[in-house]
Amino acid sequence: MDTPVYVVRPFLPDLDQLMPLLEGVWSRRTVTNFGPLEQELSAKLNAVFASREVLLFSNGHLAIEGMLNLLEPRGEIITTPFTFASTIHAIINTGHQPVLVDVEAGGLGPDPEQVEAAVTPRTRAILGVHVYGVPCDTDALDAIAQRHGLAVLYDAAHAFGVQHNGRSLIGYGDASAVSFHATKVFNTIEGGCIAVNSAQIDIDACRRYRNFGLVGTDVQGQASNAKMSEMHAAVGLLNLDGIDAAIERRRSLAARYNEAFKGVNRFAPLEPRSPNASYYPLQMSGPRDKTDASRAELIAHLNDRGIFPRPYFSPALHQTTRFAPLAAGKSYPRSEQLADSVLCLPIYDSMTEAEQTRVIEAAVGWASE
Ligand code: T4K
Repeated sequence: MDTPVYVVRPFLPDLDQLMPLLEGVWSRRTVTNFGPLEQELSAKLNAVFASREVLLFSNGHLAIEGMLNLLEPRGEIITTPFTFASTIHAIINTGHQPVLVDVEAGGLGPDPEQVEAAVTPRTRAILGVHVYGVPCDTDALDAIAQRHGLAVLYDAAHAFGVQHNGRSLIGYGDASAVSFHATKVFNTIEGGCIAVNSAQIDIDACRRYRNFGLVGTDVQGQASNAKMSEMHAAVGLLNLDGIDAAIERRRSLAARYNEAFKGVNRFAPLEPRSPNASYYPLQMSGPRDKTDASRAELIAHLNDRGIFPRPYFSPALHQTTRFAPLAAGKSYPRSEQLADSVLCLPIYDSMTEAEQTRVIEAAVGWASE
């Protein structure tokens, strides 16, 4: 059996480079709770995102919760069902109510028209998701938020390295939450951050959420424990040095896939394409009710050859047990169509040409059967 090719492999620094940083951590004996490496990484990322402040978190999920926790009183948060479970869990965990709208035609973010129609006196924020790093319609969402006095927040879990109108996509919205999980373009193994962008955001409240609500010996507000350790920050600092080359490598792999799939008619690269090549989603062709079955065939064909793509995000979240009640009889046809037809092929900076050739030959071979 060939060695497995997974949908992603973590981008990791050389152990030789990591050891000196860990020796420093060991000798200082400050291993967590805002040590010097944590502070250095947050300052560097703040410069990369051109945000007002970056607060590092132990994972991207708690960073989303940290943003939503700022919104008082609790109310409705408008988002989409074509996302990872984290987005909607975070809304519910912080005491808000998710209100689902479909994704926009030809895009992956919330449909602005449906967002505006969903606004009620209880709406607090729009939580857009830049799925695969594809920007939401930031101008339209800002305009709606201004008209109705709402916050615009982004689940920017996939957005590291994306430039939008000449600046980091993570700098958009009142705040954005980013994931630095091992499966992401930039990772700290587990980790994440809130990039605070607007002056409206209470940075101290974000800090308190991350650290038990502590203010000296007092405890204030709903809170969690979401601090990033020094070891995670060390990995992040080293990965940050190599990130531009890693994204370039991903983009060249994506370009090779694009070339290889020209003329294939059973699937095509999804439009719009992932700008940071954080994922390589294909979309199955053919009648709407057949894509799920043809995708299952393609997955089985690839699995038999030791290749493990993933249908991120299928099912759409309103089709899951936990979140089905949110749909209350409504359907989200664009999200459902995406959920029934997308398949993310393996892509990661350390992918070899031989590994990619295996994926291409297997996928094209299946399509020409
Ligand atoms: N919002 C959105 C839109 C998100 O996509 C996510 C996370 C979040 C919020 C929350 O951010 P975090 O709290 O996670 O920071 C993975 C990731 O665990 C998750 O971070 C990610 N989105 C989601 C889309 O994908 P799984 O359950 O698919 O992961 P898993 O363990 O099956 O890994 C996928 C493949 O990656 C494996 O087949 C092999 C490879 N892999 C994975 C790990 C963990 C490795 O080679 N090494 C590894 O250490 O969720």
